[in-house]
Amino acid sequence: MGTAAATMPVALDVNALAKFVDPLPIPQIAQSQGYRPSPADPKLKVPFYRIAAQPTASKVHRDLQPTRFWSFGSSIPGPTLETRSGEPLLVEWVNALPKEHFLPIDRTIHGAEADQPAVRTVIHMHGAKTKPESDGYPDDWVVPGKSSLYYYPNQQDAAMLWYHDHALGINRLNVYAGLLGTFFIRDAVEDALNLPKGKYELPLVLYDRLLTHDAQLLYPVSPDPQSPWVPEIFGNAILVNGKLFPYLDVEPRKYRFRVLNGSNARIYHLAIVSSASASNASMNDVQFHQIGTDQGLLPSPVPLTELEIAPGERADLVVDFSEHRGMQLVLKNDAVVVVQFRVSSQKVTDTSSLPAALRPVPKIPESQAVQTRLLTLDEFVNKAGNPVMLLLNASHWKMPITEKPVLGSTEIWTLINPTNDTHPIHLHLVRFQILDRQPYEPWQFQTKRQLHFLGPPEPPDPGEAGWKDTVRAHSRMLTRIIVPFEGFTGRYVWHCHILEHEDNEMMRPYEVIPAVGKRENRSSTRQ
Ligand SMILES: [Cu+2]
Repeated sequence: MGTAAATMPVALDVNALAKFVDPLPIPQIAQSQGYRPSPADPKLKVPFYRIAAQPTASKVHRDLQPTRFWSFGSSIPGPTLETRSGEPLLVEWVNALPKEHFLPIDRTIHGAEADQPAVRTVIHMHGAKTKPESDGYPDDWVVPGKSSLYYYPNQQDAAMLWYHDHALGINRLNVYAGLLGTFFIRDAVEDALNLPKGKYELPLVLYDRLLTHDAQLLYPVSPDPQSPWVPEIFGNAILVNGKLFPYLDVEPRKYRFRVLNGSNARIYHLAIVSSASASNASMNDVQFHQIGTDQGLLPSPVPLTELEIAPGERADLVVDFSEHRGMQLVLKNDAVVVVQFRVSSQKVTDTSSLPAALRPVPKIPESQAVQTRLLTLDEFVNKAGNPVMLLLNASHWKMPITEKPVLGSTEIWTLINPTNDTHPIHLHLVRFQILDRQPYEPWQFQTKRQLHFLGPPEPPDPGEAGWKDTVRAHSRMLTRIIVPFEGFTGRYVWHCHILEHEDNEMMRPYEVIPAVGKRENRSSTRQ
């Protein structure tokens, strides 16, 4: 670590900056450019959006120079897309970036070799149920001046999705540069709950960065100039909707916060604290409620004082400020302040609700699964003990596809994590439920393929007991998920959402195959 640090410019100490001097920005709502024929039914017209990835500069703090970013539109996060369940839309994703990258590409990484263009983008809508050709397959990138037209049918429950770059081998750099934004799907179930809405419902998009002393993005590099990839990046600047230490004026009432962890690698532990006096002598944890997770509403609100959220995950929170009139609260990540809430002292009437029942999430019985796959999460280290590559199931990206679930079938995927890290594992196309996690002894499994458990299975946290698309696979645990493969056939991917891991091979293709081919496929692959 010492040598790695020695090669790095020193990052700006953001804690020396004045706190809570910038208002929390709210990303603008995307405006459609009219209507186009639906690819599913040319007689129908659907809203058409054109969103360009382009260079921009924005001030992340009042006292800093503008930071150079790449963004969708003119801000980070990009424009918020919004629609209703069952109402499709088209997005033309344009690559309007320069031909040179401003962050350190590692030409030894798959897909980023010297003969590949430096600047490539392909956009994945995380959590969307789309056909493969609109899913943003990592090889489907386009170069500056080109674009892709993607169709989103939105036949799925109300949820917060998000869009971000997914280009093979440089996705960590493109997202770090700022290529991310959010997408809200609404539906009647959500409407009927009378949750806080309008100006009382806000996205909180979190991503951490390192900045240079002139406030430019600093992406760390390894000591090896031929191979600058680093296994993870943790920034001391935690941006919320694009600002550092922002404040939000709130009324003493309920708010709904749609939280997205858009960081490359950081797992957040968020808490809200209040202080009765300016001296901060007694900081009290404020209880809030989690009402939804990645793929929508939970069965019922979960009271929390701390939220753990990994890259790619979303949490839908209701925070009630009514008992904090005239006070200042802060959202913290561990000991670091992230955003300040200034609660006004006026009396207000809050007609919104926090119902005891939200949306039923029927548990999928394990007996419904037609197949169980044991899948390892693997880390390879060099002689110095530093990670050099990560794999899923000991397989490289380019090796033949081994996971071929049948459309309409349900499978259990058991993620075996012998590494010292939590890996947030994301499957494209599908939503799933977490069955359990169980501690095991990695050495016996590695050497003898024997599973020796060190404790009983643990159920998912209450805040995870809904439909998920990303699951934290903890160190030295087996994490079991049950996955109905619904929607479409074709080639998708599953990967770790620590973007440095994903870029360095912790990603694999999988293919949903048609049900009619089920018998034929089974017999031909049986060994
Ligand atoms: Cu990982």
